[in-house]
Amino acid sequence: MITLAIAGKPNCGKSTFFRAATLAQAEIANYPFTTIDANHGVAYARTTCPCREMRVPCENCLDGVRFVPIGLIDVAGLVPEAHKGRGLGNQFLDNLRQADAILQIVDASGGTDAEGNPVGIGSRDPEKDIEFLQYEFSMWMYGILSRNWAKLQRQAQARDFSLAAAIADTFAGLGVTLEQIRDATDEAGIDLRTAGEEDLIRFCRELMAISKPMLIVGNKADLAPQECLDRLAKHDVIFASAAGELALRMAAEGKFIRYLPGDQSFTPNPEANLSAAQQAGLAKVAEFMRRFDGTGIQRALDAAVFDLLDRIVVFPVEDEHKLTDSKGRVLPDAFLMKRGSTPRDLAYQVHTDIGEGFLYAIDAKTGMRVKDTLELKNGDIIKIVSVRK
Ligand SMILES: Nc1nc2c(ncn2[C@@H]2O[C@H](COP(=O)(O)OP(=O)(O)O)[C@@H](O)[C@H]2O)c(=O)[nH]1
Ligand SMILES: [Mg+2]
Repeated sequence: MITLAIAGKPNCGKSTFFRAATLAQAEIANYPFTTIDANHGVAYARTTCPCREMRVPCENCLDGVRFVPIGLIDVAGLVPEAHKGRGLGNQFLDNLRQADAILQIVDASGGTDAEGNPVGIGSRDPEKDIEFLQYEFSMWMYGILSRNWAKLQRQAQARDFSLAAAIADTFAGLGVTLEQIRDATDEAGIDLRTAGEEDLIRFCRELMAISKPMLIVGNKADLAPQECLDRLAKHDVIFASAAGELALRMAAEGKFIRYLPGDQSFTPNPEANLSAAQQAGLAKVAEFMRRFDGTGIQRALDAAVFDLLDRIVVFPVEDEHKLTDSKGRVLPDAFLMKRGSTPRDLAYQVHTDIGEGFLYAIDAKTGMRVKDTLELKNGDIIKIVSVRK
């Protein structure tokens, strides 16, 4: 499963984001484990279910909106000098290992200092928070590299092993590949054999960006003065209100409103009895959604999955006419695949055996047999024909 980590300094709203994103209405949360442990949960990427276009009855979506499970990790707050072991330090950074991408939360309201202590709204420049996490993370990588540097060089000489391969081994736990090491070397414009401290720091910075793509979320945008919004808008930032999203999801769960995560507005339930305070709270969220086209939480999750990680959604079926599995369930699965994946890749993702026995695939939308080198498209419905079942 694709996993995203929520990272940032204390008090920027990570846990609120996590709670909001993992609180799913029963109809959405068809995934058996919504909470893995306190900090690991299941969130969803939102996509269009092909059932409407294909005119089949479907029980796995809500009004044609399909939610595909992804993993979410609420990482402990990061403080300055974490790479030297301050705060939760290494534990924090180790946590990021498991993530395919990082949602970097910043306090867009400028209401917390570098350590996360509350200060007056607008008194902290939120742009500084962006740089801070990237610095700590890349310096942590540099720390690992510099501690191992002498050993790596010996290894490279003794075993006729390239230095790049030795570095890839060192960072294998982070999911770093040899190709990424080469790309980072090129980007940093350095020669590993003669690299000095500054070169290696630059190299780590590139390696971090390549191996752990990051998306910046400007949270608490509901409190943010215009100046803070303007500063952040210079970067690629998704503005959000995690507190607003949490309020909506709780209200939807209680049937006070009708709202699907990612909708740009919500509809109050005329039969619900809301107190004046609840009404005022929801009115504030509604105003925020008009300004920012929604609360931003689902947009951030979707941007990380579909843009940053470049995934598409593919629907495997066993019956290409009814679009069902062997038990008659319509469009039972939705897989997040890397763009460029082929039917054979899909077969392997369904099951290794099916992949090994792969014969050919049928595109259920056209009814045609497709080449195993075909590049799958977002929303494809595919039947795999395999010698194994
Ligand atoms: N106004 C506003 N407050 C928020 C928002 N998100 C979080 N908060 C508040 O910010 C404080 C810190 O949030 P929390 O999620 O615990 O931050 P964490 O330390 O990063 O996990 C809490 O009082 C939250 O209610 C938001 O989008 N808007
Ligand atoms: Mg927290």
